[in-house]
Amino acid sequence: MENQWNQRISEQPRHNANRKLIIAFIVFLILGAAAVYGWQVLKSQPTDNGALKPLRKVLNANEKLFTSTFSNKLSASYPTTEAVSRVRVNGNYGLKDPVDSSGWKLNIVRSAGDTLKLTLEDIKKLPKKDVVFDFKCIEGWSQVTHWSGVSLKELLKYYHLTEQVKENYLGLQTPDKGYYVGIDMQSVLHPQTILAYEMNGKPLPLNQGYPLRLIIPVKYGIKHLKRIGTMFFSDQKPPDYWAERGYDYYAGF
Ligand SMILES: Nc1nc2c(c(=O)[nH]1)N[C@H]1C(S)=C(S)[C@@H](COP(=O)(O)O)O[C@H]1N2
Ligand SMILES: [Mo]
Repeated sequence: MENQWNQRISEQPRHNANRKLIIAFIVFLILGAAAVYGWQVLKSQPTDNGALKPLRKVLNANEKLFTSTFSNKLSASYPTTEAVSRVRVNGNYGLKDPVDSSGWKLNIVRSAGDTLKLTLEDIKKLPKKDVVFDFKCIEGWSQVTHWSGVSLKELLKYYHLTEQVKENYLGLQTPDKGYYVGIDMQSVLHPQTILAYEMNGKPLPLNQGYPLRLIIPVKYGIKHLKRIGTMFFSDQKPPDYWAERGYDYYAGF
């Protein structure tokens, strides 16, 4: 009798250990299958503007979080002496045609069929604003650069576009529509967002957006559209060159 008891007591742990091993193995198989299945499901999802739909949803959720918390913060400013003199050139979509500077106008679509046309002289009449900031490209480089132009917010105010800025987005395009971006209105109206006509105190070089480009320090470089032709207001996200190719639409900090 006593022997039997002893035997039982000593067999109990081993029995438990085997059970645990089997359960662990089953859990391992289930999780492994779930991971493979999850990946297949994710891969078979339709895409939304170049990104798989569930991933695009995450980007959009991030955008909501950022617009509600960070968009009004000022980006770090630097003394002009810290700005580099050899500014990198990156991206020339929409810049291939020769630019006719005498015929160039900034087109601001107030509503369908009603477009405000401004010359560079009109724009230069407004107060000049300098922005020196760390320009960040999504490819991974950054440099401190110095731009001058007019506050976009002040320009929109000056031309009484008060109803228009109630829309959710501003769309911008090059004159040939070869490059285009869409930007949330909060970032458009950010105090450091300017329409720049100078770099390092001199007119913009051709490949850097002459005669007028966007400088928007709360966004990555992809949104700083060079050579603006047309701007328009929209409640829906305007087409965006790099978002259509899978990049983040918001592209901000
Ligand atoms: N018209 C136009 N604007 C553009 C681009 C472009 O290809 N075409 N590239 C963008 C990208 S990705 C970056 S990083 C910046 C680079 O500005 P820079 O050439 O003055 O350094 O311009 C942005 N604006
Ligand atoms: Mo970029």
